[in-house]
Amino acid sequence: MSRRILYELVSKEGYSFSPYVFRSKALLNYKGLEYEPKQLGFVQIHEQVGEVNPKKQVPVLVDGDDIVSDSDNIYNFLEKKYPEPSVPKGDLNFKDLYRYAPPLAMPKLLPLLKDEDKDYFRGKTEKAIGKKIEEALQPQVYEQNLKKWREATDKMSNLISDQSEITYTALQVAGVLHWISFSIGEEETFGNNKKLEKWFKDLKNKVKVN
Ligand SMILES: N[C@@H](CCC(=O)N[C@@H](CS)C(=O)NCC(=O)O)C(=O)O
Repeated sequence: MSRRILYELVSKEGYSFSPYVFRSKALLNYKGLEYEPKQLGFVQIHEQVGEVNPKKQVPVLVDGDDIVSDSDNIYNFLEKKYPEPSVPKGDLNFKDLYRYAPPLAMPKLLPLLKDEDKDYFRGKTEKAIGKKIEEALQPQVYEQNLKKWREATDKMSNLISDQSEITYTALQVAGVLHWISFSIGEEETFGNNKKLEKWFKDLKNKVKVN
């Protein structure tokens, strides 16, 4: 078998938390395709990923002679090269979840990262959210962000209804829940939304991503 490698982003404890990498790992596992994870922090991504992706971002999949970057491209590539079991696109609208996630998740992620990644990530976060990290963590600011997140997750749990099919948009939703759960903890991520929590855990079991 030719070599299959997935470049991924990890925390200081080696946990793969990226919402985009989640999609690719879930697809590979679901399709029964083995791979070697190449686990990198942000600084290591900048040093090592340029040779396979000029954008210096993960995920990147190396599959024999094929090199594919960007989670959506990896989805299209895997569906074409390994069509069974197929993962249809689906039609969940996940935009609000991705919109309200960064101000909530990014400030809380900082202490969980490798020490060498922290300066870079602080700059990236403060640019993305337009505030100092300390300001975003002030209780009233944080609560306001959590409130918006709750509204988005409540809407989402109505959309998923009893959907148990593995679709690509379902993986996109689960990816952001995976990222938020790592950053702020599962209890805070789901609040009283037991339906969404159960949906997420069932999906993670099916695609074997912890
Ligand atoms: N559109 C890309 C986004 C990938 C992306 O943003 N990856 C982040 C990790 S979550 C990254 O590699 N960041 C490197 C950096 O910030 O320098 C995809 O869908 O794969």
